[in-house]
Amino acid sequence: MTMDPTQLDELSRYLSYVLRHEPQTIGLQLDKDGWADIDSLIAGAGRDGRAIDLSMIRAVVETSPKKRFALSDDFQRIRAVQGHTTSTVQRTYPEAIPPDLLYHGTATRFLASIREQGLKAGLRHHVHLSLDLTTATAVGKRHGKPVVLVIRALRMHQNGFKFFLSENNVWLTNAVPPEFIDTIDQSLIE
Ligand code: HQG
Repeated sequence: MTMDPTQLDELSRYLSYVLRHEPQTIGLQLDKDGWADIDSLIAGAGRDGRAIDLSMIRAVVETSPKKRFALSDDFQRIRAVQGHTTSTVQRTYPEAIPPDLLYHGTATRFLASIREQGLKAGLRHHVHLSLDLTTATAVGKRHGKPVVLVIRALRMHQNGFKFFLSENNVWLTNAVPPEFIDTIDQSLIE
């Protein structure tokens, strides 16, 4: 079956939901590295009223602009690369030295709290940081009126904070204290 962009996007969102957040809603088991058995995923989705098959899953994995999902070499298993909230999953990522600056897109209504507490991972397992302003702006828009924060990532690293790089090139860290956060000139992103 050929899927149009809307169908691909819709299935991608569903896969994010079950592989990052709520696998139990379809009786799916994830291991601590996030892997799920694809036959079980297909069966669980079927019970949930969604007829999907391996070719549809592969189409989503291959076309995902952010490369959100990975398949095992034998195509038996799938996982979300990052962004989990489910406590079953405790993925580890390789540590890496970050570039001088990274960006974090958020909504203006969170600014006061972030200035006070710094960035926290919240429900997810890490704070997610972007390499470029465009991506960070898009992330911020998901939450409301966007604002982009500049993170002095290399300086943080030099001060002993660990950074991790996921397979799809999202930078991750546990928390960002306020002293490493600058607000960007909004005219640059509007
Ligand atoms: C905010 C998407 C108040 C934080 C994106 C964010 C990303 C605080 C929200 C990935 C705070 C959490 C993750 C504090 C942080 N006070 N608010 N102290 N610290 N926040 O969705 O980074 O498309 O969990 O700024 O591309 O928006 O799904 O994180 O606004 O990479 O693949 O709390 O999700 O990837 O929101 O998004 P989220 P995020 P996908």
